[in-house]
Amino acid sequence: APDDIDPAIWERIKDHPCFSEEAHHYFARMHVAVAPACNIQCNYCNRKYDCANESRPGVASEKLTPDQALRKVIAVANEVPQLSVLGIAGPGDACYDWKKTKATFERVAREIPDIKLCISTNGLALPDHVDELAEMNVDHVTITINMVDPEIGAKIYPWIFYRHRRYTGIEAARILHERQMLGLEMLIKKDILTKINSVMIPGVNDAHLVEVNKWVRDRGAFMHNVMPLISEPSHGTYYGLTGQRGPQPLELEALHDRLEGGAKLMRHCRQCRADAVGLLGDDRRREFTRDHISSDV
Ligand code: CLF
Ligand code: SF4
Repeated sequence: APDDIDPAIWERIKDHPCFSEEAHHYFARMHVAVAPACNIQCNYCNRKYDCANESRPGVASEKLTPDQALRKVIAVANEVPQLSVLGIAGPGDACYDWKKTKATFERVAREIPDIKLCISTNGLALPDHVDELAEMNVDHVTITINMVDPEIGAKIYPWIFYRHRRYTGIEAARILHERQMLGLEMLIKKDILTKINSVMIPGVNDAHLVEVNKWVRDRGAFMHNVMPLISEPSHGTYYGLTGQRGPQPLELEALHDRLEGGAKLMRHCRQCRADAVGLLGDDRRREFTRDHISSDV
């Protein structure tokens, strides 16, 4: 294990391309887009595309049922020897669209017991499923946390849908914030490695992400991944503010430098799509569309 990493932790991350920078040269992840439904609205989301929690919007993913997802994972596992992780990252929210997420994980774990299961969520529904995640041996979870101050949250999230009701404004952001912190604390109690993704939105939460970093470090997050907002017009718009721009590469770098010394930073994220396949930075998803995968497993 590298000097700065506890050997027991290293065992759990050494073949996870996102949780270990070293691993991303040698190990591949794939996503299956089984979770289209979402329970919040982010101002930067374009629902026609993938969840920007984890994904570069562009073209909508091919949505799969859990059975189709299983066939796809088997096909990829046969072709991509580096495959070590199956992630569910939308295109909506994997914890909200829980039945499909769970069915997919259960089916895949039965057929390929050594694949690591990974999930990305906005956190609102997360506390309801932490026990089941632990039972399914999910050892890697990502929560997208863009604020710890509901006043800032109200500029990012116009509404949430929670316990059969829609909430808006600061009330919505406060509930989301409380659920994200509760989910994080519950995961840490279960000893599940938890990464935090944040979308850097200049003028909205950029300076505030220093505070977010402190909060998540204090609660035991394993890693903090600050990603740039992607705001090209072709990817949709930022609904809250017309003309909202993404950060310049140097602004992102400056923020990363400010965060150095806090929660461990991830610097090799590729902002994957909800149907990504392959090594980070070497996307092979086009080889594995539904048409290319035989149904006789
Ligand atoms: Fe997928 Fe996310 Fe798991 Fe990785 S992606 S669910 S933690 S297996 Fe990785 Fe892609 Fe960055 Fe995500 S590079 S967007 S951090
Ligand atoms: Fe869109 Fe993801 Fe936000 Fe849901 S959590 S609104 S899918 S960006």
